[in-house]
Amino acid sequence: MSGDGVVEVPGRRGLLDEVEAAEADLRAAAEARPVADQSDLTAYFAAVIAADQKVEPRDWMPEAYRKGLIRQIAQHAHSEIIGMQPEGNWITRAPSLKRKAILLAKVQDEAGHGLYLYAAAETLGVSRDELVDLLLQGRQKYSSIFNYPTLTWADVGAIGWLVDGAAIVNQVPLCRCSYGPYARAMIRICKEESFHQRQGYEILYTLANGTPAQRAMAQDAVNRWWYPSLAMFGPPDRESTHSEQSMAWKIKRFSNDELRQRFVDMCVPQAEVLGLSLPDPALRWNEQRGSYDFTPPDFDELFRVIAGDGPCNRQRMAHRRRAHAEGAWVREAAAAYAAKHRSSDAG
Ligand code: FAQ
Repeated sequence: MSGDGVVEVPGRRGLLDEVEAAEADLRAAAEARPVADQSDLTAYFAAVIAADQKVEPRDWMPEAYRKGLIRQIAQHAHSEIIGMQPEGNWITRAPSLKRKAILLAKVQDEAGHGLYLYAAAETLGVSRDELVDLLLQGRQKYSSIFNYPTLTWADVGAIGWLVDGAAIVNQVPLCRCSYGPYARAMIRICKEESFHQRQGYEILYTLANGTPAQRAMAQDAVNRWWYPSLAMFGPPDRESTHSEQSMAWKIKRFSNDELRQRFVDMCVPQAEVLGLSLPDPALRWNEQRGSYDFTPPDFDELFRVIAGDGPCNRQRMAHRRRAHAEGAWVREAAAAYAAKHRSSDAG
């Protein structure tokens, strides 16, 4: 704990430093353009990637690069929006006014992340409406993790610590993604996710140092969220369809397994400070590798959940469809207001 009574998450500062370094490099990359002759578009694109500069919406890009980015950014945006549901479930039952205000702000932040990401995807020539339709028709995915239920208040802490923690480990390298609008969105998102992780950690810290029943509730939540959080990083490298191309284009900077390992190595000391255990008897420090050995998640379960058969898939999609239909009047009113202003500006 720091001097002002704030619970610090061990290792958090290092991740924030990486985000700041990525932000500085992003500015430098923008100033350094252009790298080469633009008469050969394919060669120019390859040179921008090789020089670690940024591809911007105005630039020519291979169709597969554009489509791959739309796939990943849209899936990411949908995850943020669907991801509001498991925690939103606890806003009315938060144990104090302060906890309620913090959770409300956190869930609103996730909506904001969805909007930054839809805006980044729109720079690739698709509209947000199209992407939302694809989600509602089940033709685009969202993260497996949001298909698990939040059974107790401690789950809100476990989501903040583990799910936001995994999100940060995955997303800090995306601040260096070769596509400028995605990289810029990720910098802002990572700064906010860092606060989210800290609020979850602080909830668990309080429960772990509370009554025996509160401590047991915290441990139970960690036991249930650990493996689904490990699965968030995707299939093992040998079964990952997109990693190789994505890494060649510097969209992804590390493989699924590399990031999963980084997450485990980050969580072990954090769990020690919490005084909670991680539910893996095989977890131990490997001196030779300089990392922890651990039991991987059940990837068959991951594929089942991705295919729609997780504990809450149907509930999440039904809720999203209902919320979308109930929000139709807001979209219509906003469009009518914009049209009215356009015609009065033209007059
Ligand atoms: N869930 O070839 P790969 C958050 C799919 S954080 C569902 O390895 P890739 C914050 C994958 O799409 C969560 N599907 O794929 C928050 C592909 O299928 P496709 C969101 C998954 O893209 C916290 C197939 O499996 N974060 O929301 C998953 O190279 C708390 C083969 O996989 C991001 O989206 C999965 N876990 O690597 C919000 C980060 N894993 O598309 C609220 C950006 C894999 O061919 C509350 N995304 N698949 O049909 C990424 O970094 C990557 O897309 C990975 C997957 C690492 C997720």
